[in-house]
Amino acid sequence: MSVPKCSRPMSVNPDAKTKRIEDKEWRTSLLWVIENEPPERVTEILKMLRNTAKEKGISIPGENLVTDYINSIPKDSQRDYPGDLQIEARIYSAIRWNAMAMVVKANKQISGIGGHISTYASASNLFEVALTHFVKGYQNKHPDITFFQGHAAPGLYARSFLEHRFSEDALSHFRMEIQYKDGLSSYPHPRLMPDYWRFPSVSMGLAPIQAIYQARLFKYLKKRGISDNTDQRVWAFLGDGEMDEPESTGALSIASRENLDNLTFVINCNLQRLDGPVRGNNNVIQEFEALYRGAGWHVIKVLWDSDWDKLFERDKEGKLIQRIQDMVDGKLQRLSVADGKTIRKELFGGDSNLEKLVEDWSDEKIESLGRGGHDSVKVFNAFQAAVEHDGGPVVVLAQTIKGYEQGSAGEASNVAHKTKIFDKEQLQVFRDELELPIEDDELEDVPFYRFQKDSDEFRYLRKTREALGGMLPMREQLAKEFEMPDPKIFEEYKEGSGDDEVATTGVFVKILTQLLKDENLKDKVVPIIPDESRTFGMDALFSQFGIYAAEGQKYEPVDKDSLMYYNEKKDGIILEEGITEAGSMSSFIAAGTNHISQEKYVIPFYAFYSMFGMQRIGDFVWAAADARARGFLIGGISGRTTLSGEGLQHQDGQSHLNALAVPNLQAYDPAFACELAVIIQDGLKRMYAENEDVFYYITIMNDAYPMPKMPANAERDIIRGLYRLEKSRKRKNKTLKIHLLGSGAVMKEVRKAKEILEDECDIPVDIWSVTSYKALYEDARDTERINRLEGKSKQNFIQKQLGDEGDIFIAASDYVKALPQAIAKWVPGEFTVLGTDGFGRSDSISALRDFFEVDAKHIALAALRARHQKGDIKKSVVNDFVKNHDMQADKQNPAAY
Ligand SMILES: Cc1ncc(C[n+]2csc(CCOP(=O)(O)OP(=O)(O)O)c2C)c(N)n1
Ligand SMILES: [Mg+2]
Repeated sequence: MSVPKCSRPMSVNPDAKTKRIEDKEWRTSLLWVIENEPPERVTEILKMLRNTAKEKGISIPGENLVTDYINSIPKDSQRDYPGDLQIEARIYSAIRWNAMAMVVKANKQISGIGGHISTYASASNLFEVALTHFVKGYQNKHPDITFFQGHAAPGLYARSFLEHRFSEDALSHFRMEIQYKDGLSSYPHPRLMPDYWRFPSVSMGLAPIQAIYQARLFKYLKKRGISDNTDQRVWAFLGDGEMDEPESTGALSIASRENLDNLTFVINCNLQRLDGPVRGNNNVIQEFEALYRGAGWHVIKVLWDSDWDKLFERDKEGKLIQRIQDMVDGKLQRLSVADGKTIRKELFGGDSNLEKLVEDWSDEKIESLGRGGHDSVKVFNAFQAAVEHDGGPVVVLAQTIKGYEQGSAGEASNVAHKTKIFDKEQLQVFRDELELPIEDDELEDVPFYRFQKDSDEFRYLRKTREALGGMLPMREQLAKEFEMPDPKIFEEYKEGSGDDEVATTGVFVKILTQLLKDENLKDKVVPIIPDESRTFGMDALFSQFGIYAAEGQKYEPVDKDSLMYYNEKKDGIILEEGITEAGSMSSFIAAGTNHISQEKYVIPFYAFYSMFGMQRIGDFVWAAADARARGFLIGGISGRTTLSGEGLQHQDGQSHLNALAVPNLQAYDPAFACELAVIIQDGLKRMYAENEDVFYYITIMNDAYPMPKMPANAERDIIRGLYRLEKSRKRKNKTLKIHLLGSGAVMKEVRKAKEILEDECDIPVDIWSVTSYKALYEDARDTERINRLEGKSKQNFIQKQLGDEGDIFIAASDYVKALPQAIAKWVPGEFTVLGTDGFGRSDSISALRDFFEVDAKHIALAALRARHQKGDIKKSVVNDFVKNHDMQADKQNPAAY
């Protein structure tokens, strides 16, 4: 290989002039390529140069990950601002004042009611430039999606107030949702303000990952031919402290791998979180730059306002850049509110070049040097570059000041997050900073300030939003049309399976396949799986429907010749998310709310290992409930004893207990094919045909057994949670009758227990299938409430079903005892509950059921013991049973730890 000769001997160190000439030549060449050739060519050349340097043993520190601590967009590349900066400044000031006033007023009325002022003060320009010039509303064919920093909500309410969407009363009722009809939610909660908020965003870390999967869903729906949403963008306004959450950054590489150029993160880098600096001893923005760039994102930094441009222009030696770069965030935070003299000393002092830069500047001028995130021109240019960027996601890192312009009321102070009260002097300072015409003697009341409807400001607000498709925040339902799938799909399961042994997992997969082929649903159903398809037998869907892959399949799969080969396709239907329950749940929320983003309903079926559902991503489930997401969560291989071998970490005996606390989650633990079919059909009807904002959690099992025929007309009771599955065979000894309540995985044991009791002990048994303890509990709870408040004596559903049936009821489920115990007080008789409290173990299913005391013999024993305690059978009958079945009274307590 021939190496070109250097024109200059290697040992010679070029002087500054030579360096400048060299730099210019390289820059000119690069700019020529950028202007004349496609972006890929630029990347190619840069890579080639980097590789050449590497070949020659030259290491590049930070390898392209971190750039200088200056704005990414140089002044000479800036575009003119498209708006009226003066009007906007007046509008922004009024919004910031009102956002402060609503929190202060609320806390005056109810001490300790809370709220945040300083966060919005830092985010104001970011939100406002976006809402004035970028984010599309509902009248646009494809509305954008925006996740706002949740605790900056007062700023959005204040904007809506200026738009005359909220009254002064409403603004005065911030955080008083119960006392006042027009009370405003503390944070974005679509459940509480359904026409306003679209996504809850205040649980730190959920919004960033949701935004990524939302943007990905848009791409997926487009590739599947379901929607045409090319210009629909996802904006996520996030906090720098929020990036601490693993969920915030855990999915960054998905966004670049999937080329999500419809996604913009805007991180409000006020360098602070709740307690203090985010990275006091380091530099958080540089850290983010490396993190995001390393994950393949395009990074745009907006650090310094326009006043700095002159300084950087004069800073030919790069000394200022170096000086700032050497400062840690704790110092930058302090200097952001320091006086001009201090800044002159600490930022420019000790170096004649730096001192010279500001020698003709007054201290006041130095003090007014601002942060880029508060300069609308800089912010606009960053957003414009972000939306124009092709081929991948963009993050805008905007440096801001927490409590901006609040002076002693928390500006850049470590307690800024908690500021809720301004005294009169602080109000005066803030008013003066904002230049608002509010008289001193009015300040005591912290009055709201609003422009009249015939003002320039109001017209400007209206006009800018009209141009972008209507006011925001706003939540509307766009999807309207829905036809139920062919009812025949569900009918066949009501007939039972004869002698064929079938697992509910298999039934689920079959129903899903049928729905994916159904005329009405085939372009709506979205299967989501986090690397568990084979466990659930869902791999059969791979070859049939394809796995979605943005770039198709670039390789021949190793199993190409098999029937169920790994079939990745650009228009694949299955979202095989890999091992990320958080990502999968984010896909679920995006799909489950598609009816508010597009004109199409999308029906997610998210199937996961039940242990890694409710408890692993419980906060996402809560967010889905708040977001009014619809769809089916399918907990696979559910139950503590249904999964042999896997042991403590896999065996789930609590997910239904966790589900109990989610108000609109319909939780079912079906045992049979007919139940599963009825529940899914009803779910589709309620969520999509009837537009109810509920969602479903259904557990399924891999245990195969013959599926019984559904008792006549049992549909309604299956849905309500309880129906009689089998009547007793024995007719004599009627008074000894026992009622067994079984569900899910241990129903098989319950049926065996019936045989034992009837055949061995001559005790008649009725079996009831409890498909949902949650549904039973909620009905009874609500009936009791009505009876209490209205003085009525209505019967609840449990009482209606079991009221006249008998005196002994034994419940057995594969879940903790607290689940059936939730309905104990309404069961009309002696109620014994068997369940699986305690840590799981790795062993066989039969060993587990014996250990947890939920197998047939323990269920039968519970029945006999209860009957004996009523005085209806002799003790010897029970003792004989224990002996015959080799049961030990001193066995280990499974709940002990
Ligand atoms: C999961 C979670 N943990 C804790 C909180 C409480 N919390 C609310 S705001 C906040 C600090 C946020 O800092 P940052 O993201 O930097 O936002 P800033 O207010 O500085 O803009 C914390 C810890 C929360 N809302 N969610
Ligand atoms: Mg912060």
